[in-house]
Amino acid sequence: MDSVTVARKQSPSGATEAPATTAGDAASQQETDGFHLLIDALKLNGIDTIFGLPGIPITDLTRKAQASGLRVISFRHEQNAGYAASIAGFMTQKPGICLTVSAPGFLNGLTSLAHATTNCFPMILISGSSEREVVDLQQGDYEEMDQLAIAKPLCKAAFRVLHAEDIGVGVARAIRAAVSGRPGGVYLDLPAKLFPQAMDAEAGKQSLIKVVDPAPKQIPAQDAVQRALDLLKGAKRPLIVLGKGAAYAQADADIRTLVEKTGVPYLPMSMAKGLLPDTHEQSASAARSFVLPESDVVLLIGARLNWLLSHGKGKTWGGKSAKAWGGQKFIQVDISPIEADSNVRIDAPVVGDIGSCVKALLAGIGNNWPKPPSDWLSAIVERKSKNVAKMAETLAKNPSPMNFHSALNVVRDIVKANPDAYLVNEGANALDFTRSIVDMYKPRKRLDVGTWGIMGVGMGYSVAAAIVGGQQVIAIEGDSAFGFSGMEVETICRYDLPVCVVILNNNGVYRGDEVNVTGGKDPSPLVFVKDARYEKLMEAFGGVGAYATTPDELRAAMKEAIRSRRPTLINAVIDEKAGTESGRITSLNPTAKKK
Ligand SMILES: Cc1ncc(C[n+]2csc(CCOP(=O)(O)OP(=O)(O)O)c2C)c(N)n1
Ligand SMILES: [Mg+2]
Repeated sequence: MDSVTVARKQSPSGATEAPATTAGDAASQQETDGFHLLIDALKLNGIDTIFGLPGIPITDLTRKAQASGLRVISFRHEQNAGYAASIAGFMTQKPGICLTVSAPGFLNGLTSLAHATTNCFPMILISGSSEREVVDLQQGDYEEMDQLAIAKPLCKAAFRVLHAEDIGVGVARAIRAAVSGRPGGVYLDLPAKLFPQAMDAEAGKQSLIKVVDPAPKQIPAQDAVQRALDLLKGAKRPLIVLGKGAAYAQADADIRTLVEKTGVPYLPMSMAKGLLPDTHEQSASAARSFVLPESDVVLLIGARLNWLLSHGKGKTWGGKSAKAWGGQKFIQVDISPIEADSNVRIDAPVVGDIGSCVKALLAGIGNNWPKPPSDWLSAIVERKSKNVAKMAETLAKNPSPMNFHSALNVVRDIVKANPDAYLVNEGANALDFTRSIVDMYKPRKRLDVGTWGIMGVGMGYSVAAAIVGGQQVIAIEGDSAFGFSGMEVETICRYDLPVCVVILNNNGVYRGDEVNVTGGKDPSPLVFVKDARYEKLMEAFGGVGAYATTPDELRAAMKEAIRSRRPTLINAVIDEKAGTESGRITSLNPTAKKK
């Protein structure tokens, strides 16, 4: 507090003059203001990093925040700062902070706020806003917009602070809303006039709140736990599904113990990969399409039955038609009491924070839990070994030009050798093949497109992972996906971050070989400039660019990037005919019947 307290002198007119320098000046008074109160409130609550983009009315805030010891990471577009904040929230269980200017900056940040909410990542979007009186009368203020109203449906909670003495409460409410219960995005609206508002420094200090127990444990009811265990015990073909909620919970050791003590095969959802090493003998990933329809009791831990799990029904689950129930019984461990029954009946909901729920399940399991029937386990092993052998054969091929498999075989080795590295991943084929080919070994290392399958998270995530996680980042990007945030390679260079971007460049969205059916001069909507030299973008800002047309070249470039820890972009040239439309979710893509 003291470091940011300013001694100001009131002039007879009431205007504030420059800070007083004379000690003992009778008229001088210790004052603080909105800028400093906000910074103090964030620091008091353990926030050490702000991702943002300066401009009216928050320019001075970014300066003062940096001067106060906060890390201020300045981006080229607010959406990328927002994605950085959202993933920082996932990684740390503390709300990631994104700071923007009013109207357009706010709107640019809003997509990431909605993304955070959808993915249950704690994040606070703080935006400056224009004068309330002018906005509310729609008199055409600079960057006029009723931001609070617009943000509300896209986040868990939205607050506006009008008076400096309320900043402490506003920040406390925002933090609680972001991290408690099911985490999500929170909007904090700070009108321009708030920042220079002065108040007595001591009173200001008293107004701040250090949030006690921001994400209180939620202990599951004992009868709910027993109901779940009874169901699991009677299973003939049990399965555990680990979602990114399980990864978020940081209950890694207990989750592993639960899986191992029950002996139940498990499937990690994309961002739960590495919660147990993907090479774990109980992983059923390589037999996913077998275990989902065949299972009879499924224990969902921090995984929702949304589209990513085919809504818990239909052919994926052994149902006879697209909407038919496959007959499984579900146990669902989730923080939200309204998640159960969202898509199919949940026979045993266990509501509480994942850590507490898993502990309670473990206590009930004890040390003599019967292993699942051996015919179930051996059937899975059989499928797995068949699929793994088939994959190994595909990966061993060395086609020219490279395809996704031969390039990702290299990435797979590099990640294995560097298990602490973060793996950021987006694209369609570039995403799906990476997810299935590249094994993860540690929790919360795989950071990807999440619930929406959103493109554009790549460079924002990479910046956050490098800064918050302090480790090497490997970003595997489709060439289209990369384009959404590509300008942030300047940010990566500016902060000199150990980020190695690998673009799996197939000249387009899904593939690069589409043609304009009219024969006209415009290219197909799905293709880009052929043989684009993306690596030069990194070179433009002082980073390392590499062009790789073979697995050997890719391997050498990635090794060097990791050795040097320098910002690196590797343009990996992939056969433009290698991909499929929409990757593995082709079935969700409506196409015209009429040709
Ligand atoms: C914000 C957003 N816009 C558009 C899409 C639709 N979309 C899905 S994947 C994709 C790009 C796929 O191309 P690329 O990244 O090059 O991956 P590839 O399949 O070619 O490897 C697009 C545009 C999306 N998911 N998110
Ligand atoms: Mg592509």
